[in-house]
Amino acid sequence: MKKTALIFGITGQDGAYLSKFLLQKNYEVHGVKRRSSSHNTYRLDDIYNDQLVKKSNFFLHYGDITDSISIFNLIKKTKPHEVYNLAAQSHVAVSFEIPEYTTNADALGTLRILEAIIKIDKNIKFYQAGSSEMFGKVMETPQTEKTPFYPRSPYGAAKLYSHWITVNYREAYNIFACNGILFNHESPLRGDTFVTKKVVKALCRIKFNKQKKLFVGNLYAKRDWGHAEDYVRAMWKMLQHNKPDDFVICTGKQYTIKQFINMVAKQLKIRINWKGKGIKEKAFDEKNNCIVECNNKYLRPTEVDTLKGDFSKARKQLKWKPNHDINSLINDMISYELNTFNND
Ligand code: NAP
Ligand code: G4F
Repeated sequence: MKKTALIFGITGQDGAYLSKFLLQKNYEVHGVKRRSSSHNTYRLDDIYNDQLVKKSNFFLHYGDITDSISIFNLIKKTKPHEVYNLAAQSHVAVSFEIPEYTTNADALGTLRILEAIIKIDKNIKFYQAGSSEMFGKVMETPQTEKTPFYPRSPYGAAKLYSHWITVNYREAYNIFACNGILFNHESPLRGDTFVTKKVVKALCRIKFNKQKKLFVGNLYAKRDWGHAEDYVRAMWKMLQHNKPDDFVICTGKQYTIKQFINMVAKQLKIRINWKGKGIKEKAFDEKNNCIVECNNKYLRPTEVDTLKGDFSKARKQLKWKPNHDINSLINDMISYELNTFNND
């Protein structure tokens, strides 16, 4: 029997990769997009242009996770077997600027979906997009499903509520609800203000004289970066598992922002030389032009200094492992940027 999936957050990075993945598995895919005054479905253009994807299996609906009525109506109307909650105000720095909205969407949004599921059909399987940001000020390294949480931002705290309310509804109502605890994952479709995309895009532009300088914040935070394509496969695998559970999804490797910049520069054959310390640290190219500078405005009131996960449980129980490493991720991101230039 053909399965139906409903994706909240379909217009985001993961929504686009998950849609493609599920369509290739012959799912009927329904997605929830927000009303916007400007075009917000560009990440889905690929699906519309893909000859191999059956358009009759793909539907978009207006809705919002801060609006219980739209959530209830859409679950009732689309009758999904699986609901993926990827919708969120997902920028950690922005969550300090709009904490109340972030909490409404990222915490209460999950509760609204869970409540609709138990009222409409308890057989619907549910995936919650949890985050390694919940580990925050890490209590141990590497982080596993058993590591205690210590969020460091309104975003992390809201995601932590979603984590526990998902566990609670699973136990209280016996529904198939899973938390993915996903570490940073990136791709050519990553939002422009996340550090990897910002670095790749800027260094590509600097290489081809379209931009002079890149401004960043903390160069020494460490992240465990994977590829979104691998991570959406893990989301689906969780919902096909023999029991609902929570899983850490990561690569087990970590790099600083500075190392990431160096790796991107290396692939682009830009030779860079770092000078200075702290907020005054700068990178210069071979002609001694300053191409990377730090700016206080990108620092956060509280930072997550280090994240590095252990995906042993997912490897063992879901038979999941990442196919991309950091270099293939960077290569994919650079190729996309350079193609975009050529099509300009
Ligand atoms: P993203 O690119 O920022 O996408 C977020 C999606 O949520 C977009 O479709 C956005 O719509 C939608 N959205 C935001 N507020 C909404 C609202 N009030 N109602 C309905 N939809 C709303 O994020 P992503 O990187 O794909 O991540 C997907 C999910 O995984 C998020 O929940 C994120 O917090 C979580 N996560 C991400 C990572 C990561 O490294 N990428 C790691 C762990 C967890 P618009 O397009 O209209 O803005
Ligand atoms: O790319 P980021 O903004 O990602 P962050 O904060 O780790 O959050 C992402 O990953 C989480 C999973 O752990 C997700 F849940 C969340 O939704 C999001 O997708 O920043 C990464 C690091 C931070 O330490 C930040 O301080 O890079 C540092 N950084 C340094 N300069 C910068 C910049 N971050 C951004 N966005 N912009 C900078 O210029």
